[in-house]
Amino acid sequence: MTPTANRLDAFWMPFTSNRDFKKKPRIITGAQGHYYTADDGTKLYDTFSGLWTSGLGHSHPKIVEAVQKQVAELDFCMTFQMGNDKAFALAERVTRMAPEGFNHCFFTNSGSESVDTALKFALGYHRARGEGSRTRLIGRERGYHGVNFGGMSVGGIVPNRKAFSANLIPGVDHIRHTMNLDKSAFSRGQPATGAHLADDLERLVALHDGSNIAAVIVEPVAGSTGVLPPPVGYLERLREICDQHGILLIFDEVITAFGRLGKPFAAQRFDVMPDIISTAKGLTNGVIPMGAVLVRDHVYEAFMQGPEQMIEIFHGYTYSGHPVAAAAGLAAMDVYEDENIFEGTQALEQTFEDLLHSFADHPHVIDVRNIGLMGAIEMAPRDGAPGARGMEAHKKCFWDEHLVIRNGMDILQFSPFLNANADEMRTSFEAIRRVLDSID
Ligand code: PXG
Repeated sequence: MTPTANRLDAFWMPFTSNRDFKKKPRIITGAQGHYYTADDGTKLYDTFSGLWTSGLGHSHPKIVEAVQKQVAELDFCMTFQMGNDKAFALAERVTRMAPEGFNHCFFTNSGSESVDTALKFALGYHRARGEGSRTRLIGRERGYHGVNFGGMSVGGIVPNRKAFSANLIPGVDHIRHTMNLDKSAFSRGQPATGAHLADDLERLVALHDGSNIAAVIVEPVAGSTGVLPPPVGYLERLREICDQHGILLIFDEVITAFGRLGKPFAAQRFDVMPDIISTAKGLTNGVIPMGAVLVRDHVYEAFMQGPEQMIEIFHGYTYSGHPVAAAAGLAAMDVYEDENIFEGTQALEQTFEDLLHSFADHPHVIDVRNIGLMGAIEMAPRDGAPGARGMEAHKKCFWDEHLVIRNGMDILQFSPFLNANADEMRTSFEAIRRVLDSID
């Protein structure tokens, strides 16, 4: 085996067709602003902000500086029965940016950990209040909540679940997804119809009795499944049904938090307040892995009972509130605020929407969906080869147009930089059109 082949073989890559990738790898060695650099020196424009992570651009100088300084000053300190200044400061900053009443924040290292933490908080909340019968968790078809056992179980993406079907956590149900190509294809922003799909929650309440249900978890805009904005009135209806039955509502904002919808949180954009919010990605601009779970006061207060010397929740990660990650998060918060990032994002939304919808006439395209700076172009699958067209588009963009795009099967997903340049955005979509024109 050649040293090169050996080098590539050692890394078992996540969510990747390893054998196909390693035949002709796409390897990145640098990133600056809105461009990656490949191992042959080529510069590539990034249409996906990392993996929905890096809205401020790569290697933002203020975040780089904060991380360099922090790692030399305090590299690590446990946060079990001790603390570091940066974690407290970041929790304060994030809760200040959050909707009113979200005054407490628990740190994790990823979106998957945030989701499983949020689910545990929901179960613990009811138990602490003497409603231990509330154990059932409800997710939604096509939802993505990470890959740990809790998140995988409430998730609704079949390939992620099918190999583990017998081992999903018990007591989980799913409401229907909101995708409707017949009625809502090519909607701009929130589809006008579909609020009634939230009533599916009533079906599960009738089946199990509301007193057995702990929480409902949804992405306010489903991301990984190919960008599904909520129909008008849908999230409001979910909130209403949860309130009627004492069920907690969890928004999984791993993608939507920190500006992707032009507001710090999707809860603010839609003006619907959940009880718990899970986040990650944009919290540190993707620079250091970190997630956070935000809870409203009533959730936190439910745990703050019993003898004061007792640990209130037996949950946490070695790296919860890691000082270097927290320093990256603090610098990211500074940039979001000092550079008025969210206003800039709002200003870009229309341009992005128009560019995406210019693909509506393309023969491969069966739907275009968007909201904020989240967008998807769905192509019809080739006969007998689902995913092939999307993957070919991804590879052609990379090799021929020096463009990084993300495809989930035949759906092209876009997550432009929150501070993208409109001309670069336009140029990137011209390149994507050339690619779609060139493939079968
Ligand atoms: N919840 C949501 C809503 C997510 O989007 C996670 C949880 C899990 O986060 P971690 O950090 O554990 O990966 C995510 C992650 C895609 C794609 O192509 C999106 C994610 C992950 C992989 C691919 O859209 N989001």
